[in-house]
Amino acid sequence: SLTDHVRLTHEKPGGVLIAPPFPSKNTILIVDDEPVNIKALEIVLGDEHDLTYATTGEMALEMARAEPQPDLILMDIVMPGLDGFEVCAELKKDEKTRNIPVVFLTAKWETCEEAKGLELGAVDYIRKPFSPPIIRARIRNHLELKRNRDLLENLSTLDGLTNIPNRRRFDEIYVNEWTRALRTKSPLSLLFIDIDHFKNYNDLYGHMAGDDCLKAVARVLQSSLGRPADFLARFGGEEFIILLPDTSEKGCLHLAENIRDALKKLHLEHQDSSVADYLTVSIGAVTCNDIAQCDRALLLEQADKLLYQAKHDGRNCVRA
Ligand code: GH3
Ligand code: MG
Ligand code: MG
Ligand code: MG
Repeated sequence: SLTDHVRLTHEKPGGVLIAPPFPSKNTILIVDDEPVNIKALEIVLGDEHDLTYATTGEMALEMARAEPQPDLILMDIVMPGLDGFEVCAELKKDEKTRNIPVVFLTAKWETCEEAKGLELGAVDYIRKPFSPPIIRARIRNHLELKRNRDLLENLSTLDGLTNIPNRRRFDEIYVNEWTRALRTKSPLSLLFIDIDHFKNYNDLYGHMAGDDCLKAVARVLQSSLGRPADFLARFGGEEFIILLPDTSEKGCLHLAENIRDALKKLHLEHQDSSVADYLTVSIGAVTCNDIAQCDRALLLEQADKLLYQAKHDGRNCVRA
């Protein structure tokens, strides 16, 4: 089903889709400065979940940021160095870690402490001494909520056919990367890619074959990307877009030619194309070297114009 299909893929920041090892248990990061507490929790939760441990707040932050990320963090409050509140605040500040549910498990009994924990964004606050069945049930419920939230996020940001990010996701990432490029004063490139004579392809081979073809092209494009920050999305119909942060005109044209090469190698038969006997694409390529002097919408428009130019110049080519 569609939901299973989405659930089995994880999206990395760059938009790369990877299948998690299967069957996959949830991973819970337990943070406590006292090993004896960790031991106790291992007995309560170890059968049902994969557990990882951190004995300091600093270590917890590091582990929460690293791949694969934990599905939930169960954390003590009183620790030397960074305390649990501080760790939680840091996690919520960071885009990469803000969606990991945090549950406090603490001997702090004060109402104001509990309020503080919840206000910092923790999903739950459990007091010690704890009851094993209650903590098991609470953790299970929070993991279920997290799963549903991830599922919804995938459904709203991934294209259902090709399983790569959709236009909506591109719009978000584009704004983010634009802001970053402005701050870091680095160049930003875009490739606008359109399949040549795709209407003919559908007419000759059927719509189902057309769908398979779109999936194949998406895979080729995805595997052509060189850096984690490179971002591919399905822009619409048979159009794709690639966002290349910190990439010069040279790098961007190089990638465009690699894509044309890869499709030539793949050689998807297309007998009703005026260009070749295999499926080709036309590409518009733009680079903005000084973001402060560029306009976000205009850059996209420019890429679209260059794509049109590539079509006009005979297709299966790149215009910059
Ligand atoms: P050009 O070389 O000028 O780009 O010609 P084209 O035929 O590729 O362009 P046109 O815009 O005329 O047709 C695009 C076609 O893409 C028509 C549409 O049916 C097809 N298409 C768009 N989305 C999908 C899809 O999800 N699946 C399939 N099978 N076809 C699609
Ligand atoms: Mg402690
Ligand atoms: Mg088109
Ligand atoms: Mg087309």
